[in-house]
Amino acid sequence: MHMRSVLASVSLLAGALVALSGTPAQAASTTQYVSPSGTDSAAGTQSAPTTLATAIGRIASGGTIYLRGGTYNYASTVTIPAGSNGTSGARTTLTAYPGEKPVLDFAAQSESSSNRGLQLNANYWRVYGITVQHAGDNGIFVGGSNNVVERVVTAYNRDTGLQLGRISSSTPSSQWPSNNLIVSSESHDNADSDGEDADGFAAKLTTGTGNVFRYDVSHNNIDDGWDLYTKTDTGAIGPVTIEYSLSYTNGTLSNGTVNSNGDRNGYKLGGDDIAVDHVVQHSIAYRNGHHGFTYNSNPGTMTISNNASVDNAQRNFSFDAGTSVFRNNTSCRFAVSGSNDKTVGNTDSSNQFWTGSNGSRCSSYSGALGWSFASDGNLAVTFGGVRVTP
Ligand SMILES: [Ca+2]
Ligand SMILES: [Ca+2]
Ligand SMILES: [Ca+2]
Repeated sequence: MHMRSVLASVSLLAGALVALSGTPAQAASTTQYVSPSGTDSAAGTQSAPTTLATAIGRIASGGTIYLRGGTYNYASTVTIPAGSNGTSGARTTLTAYPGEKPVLDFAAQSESSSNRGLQLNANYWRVYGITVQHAGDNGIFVGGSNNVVERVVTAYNRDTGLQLGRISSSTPSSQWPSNNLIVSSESHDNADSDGEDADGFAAKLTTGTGNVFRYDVSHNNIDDGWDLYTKTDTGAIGPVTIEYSLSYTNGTLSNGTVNSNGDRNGYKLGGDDIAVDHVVQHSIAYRNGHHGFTYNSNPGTMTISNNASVDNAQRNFSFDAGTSVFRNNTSCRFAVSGSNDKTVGNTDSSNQFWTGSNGSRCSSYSGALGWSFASDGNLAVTFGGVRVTP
């Protein structure tokens, strides 16, 4: 090869590299690092971390954004936009840097329905290991589908901690969020100033099919632990699965605050007399301020199996109508008198409901409540130090 053509090739190659790294026509990046001191103009490498908003704009489908530990103070919503999708084989990941604790703090927001914290409108993302707190509305709002939200904490937000719902009022029901998995996550001390709306977790109002909550813990929220409310205005939501989860002391914040406007249920499973066949299994309701598990006017055929409900203020199980199927549920009272369970539907002798006395299985639920996430993400719940698996 002549020198002239070699130089020409080098020149072409250099031109291509400039095109790849130049701005603003920057190629999508497979890895981005973000830190609280990162800047928009930084490359997003480990030694030159960028901002979260910039990383979201740069990340390639299937790529990974690492959030370094520390507190990120935001005054406005961080949005992962619709269309910025991963794929079923390779989700795009937003994750805590291994071993570190990133906290997204939105305390600078005022309380307003337009002031959510992290809004996930894309599909096929995995969000892992972050805390979202003090948002002016929901901490995390999931409007997209096929996402996995794992090992997150949503706390002290001024509406529901983690909520699923349509992206906008013009989103058709065929595009309501579906097939999302919320797993090994905690939501606590969320409270709106009216005390009416802030649940721990909610798939309510405008959600599609296939959404699952697994190994999650909701506690000390001002309204309900879980809320699957549905209303006539917008039509039925899709069936939700809640399993291997724990809901306790909802209706009372950790600082002792109670708001009489709060519904204060552990698991609120309906609304507006609309039938939706949810599945709630292997889950525990403990010392919530109203009912443990309540149909809340859902007349459908829910599967309610292998749950335990202990010392909730009203009924442990409250199902006044419908054709739900109840199997292997346990209801116990030790310190809170409450009312007899009401379980209209398909019941059999595998259940030990409370109608004035404890069944044989209640001895497993008499001690103090404890819980932790195991290394594999499973939720381990203990009473008196002994693990229970309802
Ligand atoms: Ca609100
Ligand atoms: Ca409410
Ligand atoms: Ca609620």
